[in-house]
Parts: sequence; structure tokens; C-alpha cells
Amino acid sequence: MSDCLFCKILAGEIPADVVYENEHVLAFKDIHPKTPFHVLIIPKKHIATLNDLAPEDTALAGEIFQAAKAIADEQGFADDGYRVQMNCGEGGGQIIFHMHLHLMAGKKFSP
Ligand code: D5M
Repeated sequence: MSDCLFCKILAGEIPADVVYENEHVLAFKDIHPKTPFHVLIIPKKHIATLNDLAPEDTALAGEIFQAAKAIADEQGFADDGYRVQMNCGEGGGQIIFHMHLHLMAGKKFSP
């Protein structure tokens, strides 16, 4: 989508600090990190919110979680643990309407 910030990152029109990429997903550092390590994992296909995830996107959704696991492992957070979070819609705190998974690590989270 031409007016989507994350699609512009995918197109290389806006810079991003990329930490992981494969044919399905891209992951880059959050510009306003809430934890010492905070990245966003996005599908390369434009899907606005989790509400827009179609049945045919099921494998793609799995790719997002596989990427989270791979990044956590690569960055050395797998053993200590980490947090993943997805905000859906304005009420869910979503501000960028290209579905994304937050991966946060580098601190101890409370339950
Ligand atoms: O989270 C959207 C997140 O996107 C929020 O934590 C800031 C981040 N953000 C916004 N613009 C950029 C750019 N240009 N690069 C990296 N990160 C960015 P949400 O779940 O929608 O509330």
C-alpha cells in the first residue's frame, strides 16, 4: 500500500535497522524501543491488522512467529526469555496499520 509506512520500509523508501529477513517477513528495530532490545516483525504482504488475517495467511502468520524465535535465538535471548506482543486496532494500541509483532527482550518482565 502506497501510504503505509511499513510498506515504504519494505520498498526501501524509508530506512530501517533490519535485523532479520526472509522471503516472507522483515524484522527491524523499533524506532521508540520500550526495552533494551525491541524489534518489529512484519509480513511482506500488506495486512492491516490481525482482524484482516485471512485463512490463506495462516502459514504467513506462522512465519512471523518462526522469525521471532529465530531472532531471539540469534540475539541470545532464547534462554532468558522474551516477550512478543501484537496490538490490534486503535483500541488495542495499534498505531501503524500494517500488522506487526513486537519482540521485546533484554529485561526481566513481570507476569
Ligand atoms: O506499534 C508501532 C511501533 O512502530 C511503535 O512502537 C513505533 C514503531 N515505529 C514507528 N515508525 C517507525 C519507523 N519508521 N521505524 C521503526 N519503528 C517505527 P503499534 O503496535 O502500532 O502501536
